Amino acid sequence: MRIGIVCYPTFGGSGVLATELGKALAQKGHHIHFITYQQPVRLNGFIPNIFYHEVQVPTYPLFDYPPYETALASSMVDVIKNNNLDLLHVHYAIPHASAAFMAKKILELEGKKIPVITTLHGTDITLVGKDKTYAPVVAFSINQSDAITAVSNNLRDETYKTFHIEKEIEVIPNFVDVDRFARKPIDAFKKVIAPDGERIILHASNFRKIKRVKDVVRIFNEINKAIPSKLLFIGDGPERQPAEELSRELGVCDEVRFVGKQEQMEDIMAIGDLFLLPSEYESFGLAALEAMAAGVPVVSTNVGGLSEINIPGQTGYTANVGDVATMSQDALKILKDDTTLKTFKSNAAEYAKKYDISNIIPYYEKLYERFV
Ligand code: GMT
Repeated sequence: MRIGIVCYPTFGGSGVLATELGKALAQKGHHIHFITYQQPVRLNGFIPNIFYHEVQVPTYPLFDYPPYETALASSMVDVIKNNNLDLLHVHYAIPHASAAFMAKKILELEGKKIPVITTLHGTDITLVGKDKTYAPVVAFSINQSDAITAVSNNLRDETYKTFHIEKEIEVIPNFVDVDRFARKPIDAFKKVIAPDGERIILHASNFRKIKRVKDVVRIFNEINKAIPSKLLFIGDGPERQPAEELSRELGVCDEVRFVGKQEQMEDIMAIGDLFLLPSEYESFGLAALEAMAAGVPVVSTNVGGLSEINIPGQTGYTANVGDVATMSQDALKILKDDTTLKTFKSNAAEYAKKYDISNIIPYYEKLYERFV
């Protein structure tokens, strides 16, 4: 099949998932055309049947806001026509679903039918999408999609609660390449971070408010009182500085390292002992799944889709949003001795296999086949 994929090219979970999906489909022989405003971060290396089309957004003095959505819809029309695409798969509803609707209508007038599949990822529904500034367009364009998928049962239910959706929303969960993440830790790297064999605690995100990054520091502070440990922050964003300030206030700044946005997540995850994700909401929690695939147990909140992937007492623990005390105690339960930690690690790695890329890609292929 010749498939167009539209996503955010940044480090966010939706872009990561869309890029990994495109790469996996290309490995299976499909022709994949990425239509984005930048090279997606995980789109590295040369894969012969992957094509990249950059959306150009020309500026003009009249535009306080360059019309990206118009440029995107025009690029979609151009790429679909010139490459005779069979299907367009857009990730994250805003503004991709409405741009796809516009492209579909333009092509219809020219006699070309292009099925549009929209995958909902989370904040496109639960935070930004339901804002009344965007809501009517989001609801309309989701309903106009030929198929709608959501990355967890929770996100499907939230979407039905938030909007009047007339179609079935199919759940296709996020996935991870277990083979890629099941790595042996690089000893030299581990030594740099934890020279005296301290436990290594990880957090990876875009450091937005919804991630409650300061709770990560608070939980770590409690862990660190009881167990020699180091905290590694991966990623960057608006809450990075407040987290840094809090780690200074609490006197743990020497144990905390910010390593910024990283591409080789598998090497970092491999040295971890525990992953913290105390978010206010997560439709799924892809970073937590990647940690689990690397054999790292997870202490997270119990919101959104997190309870679907993090099984209390098995792969880690879950607690209410803001309940730093419980999350700290749970972290200590996991980290208290080597035997317990080893059990949680192997449980996490085992459970992640359920979401291995090889199990999930066929669901997308079957979905596409219904329209092509
Ligand atoms: O976490 C973010 O804010 C980024 C956002 C995105 O769309 O890029 O992530 C969402 O999609 C991921 C992939 O499906 C999910 O794993 C994340 O849980 C979800 N984030 C939220 O729901 C806050």
